[in-house]
Amino acid sequence: MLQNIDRILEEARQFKAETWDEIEQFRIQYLGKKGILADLFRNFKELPLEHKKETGQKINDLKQFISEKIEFLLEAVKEESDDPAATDLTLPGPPVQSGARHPISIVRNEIISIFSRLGYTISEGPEIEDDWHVFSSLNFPPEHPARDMQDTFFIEKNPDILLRTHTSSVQVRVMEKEPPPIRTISPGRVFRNEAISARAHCIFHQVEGLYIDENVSFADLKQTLLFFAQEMFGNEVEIRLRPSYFPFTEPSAEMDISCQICGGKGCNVCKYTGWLEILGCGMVDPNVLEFNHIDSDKYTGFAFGMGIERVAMLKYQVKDLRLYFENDIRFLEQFSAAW
Ligand code: 2NL
Repeated sequence: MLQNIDRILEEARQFKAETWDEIEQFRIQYLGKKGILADLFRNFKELPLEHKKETGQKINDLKQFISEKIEFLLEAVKEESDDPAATDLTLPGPPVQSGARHPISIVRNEIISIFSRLGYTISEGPEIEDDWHVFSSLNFPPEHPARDMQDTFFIEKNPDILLRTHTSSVQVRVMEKEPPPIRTISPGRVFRNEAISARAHCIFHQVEGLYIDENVSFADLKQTLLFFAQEMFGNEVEIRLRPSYFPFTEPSAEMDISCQICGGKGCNVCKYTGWLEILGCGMVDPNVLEFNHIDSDKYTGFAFGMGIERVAMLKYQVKDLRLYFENDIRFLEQFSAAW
């Protein structure tokens, strides 16, 4: 019987198959109810006790070998059937997950598009800046709190080198390079030493705008910002300007838009005021023009600055700024990739 088992094992070893049918036949021949293994087990029962241990072991090994061989053969045949010529090409393909643009990118691109239509150029500049381009040339007094370690990230050991806290520095570089008329916006990342919360982050995005020419007036500023608000939020939106203060503009103002949730009637989003703050603006301080070698008797200008996260919050009703930085797919998927 032991020789018989060896012979069966050798035969099984030799077996080759190319199709499911051949493998199935092989399985039935060996492992089927009336197959070779069943026969062996039947004969095994008749054996004298002293032969049972060795023979039983051999039959079990044989059975295991055949089971594994069948699995192996099936796997090989399956791989071959993955051949594209063997698959139905008319079946729909697996679904493709399409990406979406980040809401900050969508809003930034939209702001760029709106001001491009008004003839503004796009300018960019370094994120690591010097004191002159971020503070001094913008009329920040020497003791201004923004110059403090608490508010600004300084590069170690050199208080003259810092991470820009606004993109005005880019516009200062434009004034250095080009004579008026200047009409430019500067989108970019800015850095402030703030504790991260639902309303503040140490890295955020800004778009600033600068328009310098002869006879530029506050009325030009107002109409430009009204156009921007209507393009961004729809023609029904209203704007309101409140007096404010910035070192680099005089007069300065903050702009509100009518609440997009309640249409100005008052709700918990606008804290029952009907208005939402969106940006800061003003007429460029003559000191800033002079620091940058622009004749303030001949030229006037306006400027404005807005946080992209803030505009995107108003547009998409995002309640927590941290969502912009976490890159949770469930958040990001909710924005269309149109822009
Ligand atoms: C805000 C306010 C503002 C400016 C930015 C500016 C730039 C130059 C000259 C004068 Cl080069 N002004 N930028 C003016 C007023 C306000 O930003 O709240 N930003 C988020």
